[in-house]
Amino acid sequence: MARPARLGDTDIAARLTALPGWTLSAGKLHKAFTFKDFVEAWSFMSAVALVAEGMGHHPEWSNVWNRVTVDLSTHDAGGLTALDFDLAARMEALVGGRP
Ligand code: H2B
Repeated sequence: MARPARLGDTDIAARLTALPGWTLSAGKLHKAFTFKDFVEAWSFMSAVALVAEGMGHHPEWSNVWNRVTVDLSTHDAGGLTALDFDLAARMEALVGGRP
């Protein structure tokens, strides 16, 4: 499958403004989500897993009890692409805009 092009710094900064709570960290899109408990955190990860598999684009992430820490980048492109912003937006949609 063709991969989207790597985004430039200006494009990245503009797209970041649409993603509350997301930052750039080591060149990746980063956010730590906090949930009520482990079951809610895991439910989020299960929902995202299906989205990610459907996109053919997968997060780097870790879970500790109620916290899910996410880092997104496009390995094939060696940086950030529209896919990372799409996946971040779909994670936001799943949490309903919660911080
Ligand atoms: N996920 C991420 N985050 N970056 C990629 O470059 C990537 C991926 N490539 N998931 C996909 C899988 C690719 O290796 C397969 C063949 O679609």
